Amino acid sequence: MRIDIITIFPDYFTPLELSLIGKARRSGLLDVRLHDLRSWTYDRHNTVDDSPYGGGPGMVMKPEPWGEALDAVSAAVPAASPRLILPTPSGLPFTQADAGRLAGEPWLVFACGRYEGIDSRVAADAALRMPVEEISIGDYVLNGGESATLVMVEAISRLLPGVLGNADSVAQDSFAPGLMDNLVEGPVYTKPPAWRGQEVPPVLLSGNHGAVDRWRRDEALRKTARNRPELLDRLDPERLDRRDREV
Ligand code: 6GU
Repeated sequence: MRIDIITIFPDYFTPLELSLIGKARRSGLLDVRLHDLRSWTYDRHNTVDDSPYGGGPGMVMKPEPWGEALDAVSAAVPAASPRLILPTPSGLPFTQADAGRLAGEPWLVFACGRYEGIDSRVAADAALRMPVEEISIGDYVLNGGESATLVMVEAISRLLPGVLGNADSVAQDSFAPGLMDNLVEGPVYTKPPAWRGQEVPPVLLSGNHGAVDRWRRDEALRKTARNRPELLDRLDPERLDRRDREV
């Protein structure tokens, strides 16, 4: 998969050199390319922002550098066009399902806005040539799309075949389609079996895999009820068994 990121802060993305994503890049599973938006400015101050029409606080990103940047980056592969992701707090909520869907795309471009956002004509113009999605990572406001892009790139790239050591771990994650759809994971334990007066739940030491699976599902249901009660209404009734309803 190829991912291009356009930003005024390319240094923000050095974490993508680390750990599993860094390894995936070095092995060629993931091709991440960073672009400095200011390389498409031509004035002496490399200006990317201006005051908002209609007045109000803050600054808005000018359309011209963005138009040129998106033209250049999206033309990098002849006969292909990327899916453009615009991180913004006003976008559609990003979910694990979106991460899985976007992991199936060959080429994504992330356009990181700063200030009060990018002139709205940029998204409308890009949509004439490529699919465009405005996406939010949650109900809070960040200073720009960079940290949201890091979050989405990590959530997406860990789903690419070969990026995680253990393919099973993805299926057991909170929110994973199927077993963990609309559930968060319950507690986890490792050795020693007793620590500071707390014992590991005996079922996990029993060697009874059926009982372990049942216990994990019960704990996931309990933790979801406690921390994310709104998710319980979205559980697929077809997938609930009698034991689930008793938890
Ligand atoms: Cl994607 N961008 C910004 N600036 N703030 C956010 C966000 C994105 N998602 C939640 N808050």
